[in-house]
Amino acid sequence: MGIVTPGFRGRGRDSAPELPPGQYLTHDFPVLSAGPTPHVETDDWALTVTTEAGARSRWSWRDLLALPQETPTVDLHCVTKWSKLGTRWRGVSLDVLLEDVETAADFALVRCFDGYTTNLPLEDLLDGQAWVAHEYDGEPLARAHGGPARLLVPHLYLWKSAKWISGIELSDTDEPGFWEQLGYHDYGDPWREQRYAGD
Ligand SMILES: Nc1nc2c(c(=O)[nH]1)N[C@H]1C(S)=C(S)[C@@H](COP(=O)(O)O)O[C@H]1N2
Ligand SMILES: [Mo]
Repeated sequence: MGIVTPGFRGRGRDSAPELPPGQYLTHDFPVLSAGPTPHVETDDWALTVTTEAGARSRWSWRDLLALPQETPTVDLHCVTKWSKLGTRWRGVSLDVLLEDVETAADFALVRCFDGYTTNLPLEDLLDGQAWVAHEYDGEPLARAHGGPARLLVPHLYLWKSAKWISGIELSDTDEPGFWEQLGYHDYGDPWREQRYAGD
């Protein structure tokens, strides 16, 4: 199969898909992790949201599955320049998770079972832009890709889509995460090619 075949139909597109600047199409699903893959059983999995006032909300695996589920089909853009179009997921919208969380915070720091962190503005988690995803392509999410559950925030570079998500800390201040401290862009919009700090 060619990389770009004539008549290829992306999601809702009539012509060959447009990729963000500097990206190429891949049909694989590469694995990129900063360290070893943690083994998180669903019984041990929980997501904790902490507000700037210190209030905590916690969802067990069973709680997560009891919430309304969505099946987003989204394009992924990795800062290492591969893009994968039309990926199919199942999970819970952050709009649902944060619905009853009282906060006036502007920023979120996402924490993971492997110690990874990433930061983003809280508004980028809302309005149908982000999910806690636990199925990929109709199957339980593979451990290497963040199973049992990962953050999916496809409008930003994929390093923001934290695998093995364990917590979200809401804050008035923007605290850089793992890659952001190492010189990657604080926001990471692929369409503006915000790869590194200063881009
Ligand atoms: N917890 C955690 N999440 C993570 C990472 C990681 O090392 N640990 N790597 C990030 C990076 S740099 C990328 S590009 C994507 C890769 O996701 P994938 O392995 O499913 O392709 O996960 C992101 N989320
Ligand atoms: Mo990455």
